[in-house]
Amino acid sequence: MSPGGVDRRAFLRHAAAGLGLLVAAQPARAMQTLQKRLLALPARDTPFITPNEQFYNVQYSGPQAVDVATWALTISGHLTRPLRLRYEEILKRPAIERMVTLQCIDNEVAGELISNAVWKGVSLRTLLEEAGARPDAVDVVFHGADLYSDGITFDRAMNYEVFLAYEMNGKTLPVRNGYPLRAVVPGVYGIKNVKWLTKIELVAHDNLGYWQQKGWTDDGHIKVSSRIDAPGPYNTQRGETTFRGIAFGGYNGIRAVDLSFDGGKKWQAAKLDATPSRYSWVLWRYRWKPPGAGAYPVAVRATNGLGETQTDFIARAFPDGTSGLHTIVTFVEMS
Ligand SMILES: Nc1nc2c(c(=O)[nH]1)N[C@H]1C(S)=C(S)[C@@H](COP(=O)(O)O)O[C@H]1N2
Ligand SMILES: [Mo]
Repeated sequence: MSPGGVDRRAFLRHAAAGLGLLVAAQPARAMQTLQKRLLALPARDTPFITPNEQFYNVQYSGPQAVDVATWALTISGHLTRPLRLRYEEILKRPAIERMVTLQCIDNEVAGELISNAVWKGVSLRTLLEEAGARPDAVDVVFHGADLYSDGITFDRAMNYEVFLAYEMNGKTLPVRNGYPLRAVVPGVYGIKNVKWLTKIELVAHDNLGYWQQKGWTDDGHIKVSSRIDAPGPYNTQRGETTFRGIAFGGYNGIRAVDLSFDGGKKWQAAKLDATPSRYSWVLWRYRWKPPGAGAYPVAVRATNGLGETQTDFIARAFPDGTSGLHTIVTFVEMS
């Protein structure tokens, strides 16, 4: 069990490599051409804001059907004035809107369990102040209608722009993304962005949520990552070509993205698109003039707004998220 899914592209890559072996008995040149054709994967066209229908979707059981006529959010625990808020009451409160990229902790290097949206909702800090949160609270625990729970520290809840969203990209929050209300926590993996919220509980101890009880991280801060979206792996270029992709730094934005075409000896700076939110991924581009024919390993690495550069250490998802550099092979033929 893990909080995410299988990367379809990783599967395709292995399948294509397998097919490559099948033609290994063919004459060298024909074999090479065939292998390249079998291996080549299409580029990804990644929109800056992910349309709701294309947003990645993960939950441990199934999407929950919540009836807002009977639904209410309760805020209780280590505080002096417990709150019970109905849907219309939440909609009437002062709203905040932020662009925040969500990423599943189970996302593979260059995986697709990452998407970007503009969320609208209410400030968690304001609600906790209204509820008379006691200053010695330790954790804020989010409970979902599916009996899922996860928490963040009281400090994060009060100081890191955490909010409860009821709109996604200008539309009512879709059922699979947590209707009627979900937590949006900039800077931490998807696990802590609890959907179908029913209760927020303030506790004076360190609480372990659904995945933490199975050994997953309780901190959950997002590791700096980057991905090459175009050209796809194993494509053949015949002249200048533009590489592009995404980079994500969690809470602190992205300051730089670099590409290497020689196995990490030299790095070239990519151009970054302007990004209105430090909690959002960044789209980058790099125009490459190949020095000659051959097979090139192309690697990408990003640096966040604090100047911390992405690690090349290869980590699997358990217990605190994947790491490693996305590297693809690009073939160059000169005529
Ligand atoms: N109630 C509830 N919230 C949940 C989960 C869940 O299983 N139940 N899964 C979490 C995980 S692991 C992720 S990655 C995100 C995914 O949010 P999305 O489906 O809107 O992309 O929801 C989080 N919130
Ligand atoms: Mo996740």
